[in-house]
Amino acid sequence: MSTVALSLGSNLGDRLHLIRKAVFLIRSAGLVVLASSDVFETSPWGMEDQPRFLNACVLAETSLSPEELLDLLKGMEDAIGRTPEKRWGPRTIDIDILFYDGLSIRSDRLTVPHREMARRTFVLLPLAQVAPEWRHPETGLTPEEMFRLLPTAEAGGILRICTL
Ligand code: A4P
Ligand code: MG
Repeated sequence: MSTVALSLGSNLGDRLHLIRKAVFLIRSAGLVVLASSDVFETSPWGMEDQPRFLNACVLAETSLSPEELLDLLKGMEDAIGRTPEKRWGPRTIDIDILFYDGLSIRSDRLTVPHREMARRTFVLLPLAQVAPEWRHPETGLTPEEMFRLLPTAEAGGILRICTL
């Protein structure tokens, strides 16, 4: 069994419902959810002219390989209704693999840990709730240590909404 962290994001439609639906599908697929973060409302990152996001994160156990997990998550995005969208643009649901145990993976389809993790408050705060002890395999930093290194301007714009 491997331990993985998954990030969930939505800024179109009934965002909370879509995020909870994703967690329901993750459990239904046989992943064992060990912990879930709060849901946060966050300012859009990357492409700023778009609605605010809801973001959350779950820690789960799986026997799937990283590629099998990616295929499963892409299938769930399709099932929930995601259509191809612009890079960093609005989306009904985005499910990314933040980490897979302590592995570093760089293939055509997959970069693990997630390549932008250290620059994103909306990833680091929920991740710190579910995996405070985990360390990035390349930098040795915990989610909270990465958060503390962010410029102050990047660290704001995030509001706790509810539990997942
Ligand atoms: N891929 C590579 N590594 C991974 C990984 N660790 N997990 C590949 C999941 N997928 C990974 O992703 C494109 C391809 O990345 C996948 O087919 C897979 O092979 P995608 O999710 O289909 O496309 P995308 O999400 O539009 O692109 P991208 O660049 O992944 O966008 P991001 O990085 O997910 O950013 N602001 C706030 N506040 N909250 C957000 O949630 N999200 C985005 C999207 C932008 N701004 C945001 C938020
Ligand atoms: Mg993505």
